[in-house]
Order: sequence, then C-alpha cells, then structure tokens
Amino acid sequence: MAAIIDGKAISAQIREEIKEEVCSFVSKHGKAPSLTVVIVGEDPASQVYVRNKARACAQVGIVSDVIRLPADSDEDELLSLIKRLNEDSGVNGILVQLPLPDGFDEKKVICAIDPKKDVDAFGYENVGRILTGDYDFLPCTPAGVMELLRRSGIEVRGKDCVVVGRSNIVGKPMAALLLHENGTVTVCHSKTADLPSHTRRADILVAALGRPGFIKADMIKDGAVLIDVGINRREDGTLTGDVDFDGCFEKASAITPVPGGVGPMTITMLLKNTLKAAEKQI
Ligand code: L34
Repeated sequence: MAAIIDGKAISAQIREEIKEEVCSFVSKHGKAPSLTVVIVGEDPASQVYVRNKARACAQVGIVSDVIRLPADSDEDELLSLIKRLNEDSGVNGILVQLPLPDGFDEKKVICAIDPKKDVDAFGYENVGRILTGDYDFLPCTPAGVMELLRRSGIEVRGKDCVVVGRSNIVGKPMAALLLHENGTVTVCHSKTADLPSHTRRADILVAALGRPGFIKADMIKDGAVLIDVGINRREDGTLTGDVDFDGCFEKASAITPVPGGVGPMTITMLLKNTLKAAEKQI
C-alpha cells in the first residue's frame, strides 16, 4: 500500500519557511519581493493557476500584480510590456503564463524576459544554466517534484528514474534535476518502443504526458514511487492525473495525488524563485 505524498501539506510547511524569509527580507531592505504575472486570453485552467499564484504570494508577503491582455492582442504589445517590466526596478520576477493563444511565438516571448527576472527559468540562459548545473533558478514544477522527494525521505541516488514526457517545461528539466541527484534517468515519449518495459523498471516514475489515468498498475514495479505531474480535467470539471491512482495504490510504495500533489509545489517553488530573484537584485 502506498504512502500518499501530500503536496498540499508539504507546500504549507515550505510556505511558512518562505514567509519568514520574506519577513526578514522586508525588515532588511524596506520593501517586499515582487512578482508580475502576465496572462493573455481567457484559458480557464490558466485563470485558476494564476489566481492560485497571486493568493500564494499574498500568503507569504510577496507583492504580486496580474496583468491581463486580451487573446487578440498582438505579440509586439506583449513584447513591449515585457520590456517595460524588465526595466522596472520595482518588479523582481516576471512570469508569462503558458500556453499563449495561437499566433504567439512562445519561445520569443519567454526569451524576451530578463534572465534575472525569469522566475520560471524557461529562457535559454536559465535552461543552459540548469543543464550545466550552474543555476540560480530551477523551473518550478521539476523543482517542486525534487522537493517532494527530499521532504518525503526518498533518495534519488542510484535509483532508476523514468520520466514519461519530454516537454521543455517539465520532462526535459525533470530529467536534468534527477541526473544532478545521481539518478539513472530514462526519458520516454510518444515514440518510445515498448513503453511498459521502461516504466516497469522505474524505482521513481514521473508521469508528465497529459493523458488521464495512462499509467496503470501493470506498467509499474512493486514498490515504485509514483510522481504524477498530469492535470487533466474530466467532463464533470474534477481533476485527474496521468496515473491510475486507485489501480496503482496497492502496488506503489508512495504516490502523489491530483489535485494536492505536484500542483501546489509548483506554486511554492515560484515563491522561492521570486524571493531569490529579489535577493539577487539588491
Ligand atoms: N509560465 N506557465 C508558466 N509557468 C508555469 O509554472 C506554468 N504551470 C503549468 C501551466 N503553465 C505555466 C503552472 O503554473 C502548470 N501550472 C500549474 C500551477 C498550479 C496548479 C496546477 C498547475 C495548481 O494549483 N494545481 C492544484 C489544483 C488547481 C485546480 O483546482 O485546478 C493542485 O492541487 O494540483
């Protein structure tokens, strides 16, 4: 039977720690760290995530601002907004919520953010730093997964780690972070031949492919640690992950729920990055 890795509880604990650090930042520097989130269009899931981010900032004493642009704004408008935020010394962190509506060049937009303010760590400079191990910021979702493992006492060193999914925002940086912790890492994707032969070897399995309930009990090893990064919305509006939670529960040794697993940790790591950005900008 699996232990449930409670991302909400672990997040709450880390947010208390961040709150104290923000408090001493404020008493030292006379101002709070600040984050500006830019959201383009009306994607309902993005609205929820951005609202959760603003609420989390308020919880720990980070000043946040949400700038909303209509879906039909043009890219130059967004780029000049980013330029203005880059130059504004009152803004420590800038985040453009993804996905952007059709027609936007996401790479161009992300790379327009000053690397020192790129609290998602999605820009080329930060990605390069992550791969070489010479980084200030880690991308929020993979960093959140590593923190969940650490605080649950799960060692990565020497383990077979299998990441399913190779996106720039989760799969690829996730593989890099597991490697930094001396895991033996395999990255699987839609063209992988015989996926179950790989997932069945995983001591730690990270599912980030975006297909509801895709990882079934017969695809995992006895005692595997299952980290579910998927957030899929069912027709009734409830959320479900990429792992068949009920089916895998007996066989796994630890499992993250959805919601209440990786999602809250993503936001908590954003708070951490924003504080770090502010400290670096003093
Ligand atoms: N630029 N775009 C940028 N940075 C990011 O780090 C993200 N991501 C992903 C999507 N686009 C992004 C997020 O913020 C995913 N993501 C995210 C953030 C928060 C939550 C989930 C994904 C979250 O709060 N999850 C809750 C449930 C929320 C709900 O009810 O819908 C949970 O418990 O999992």
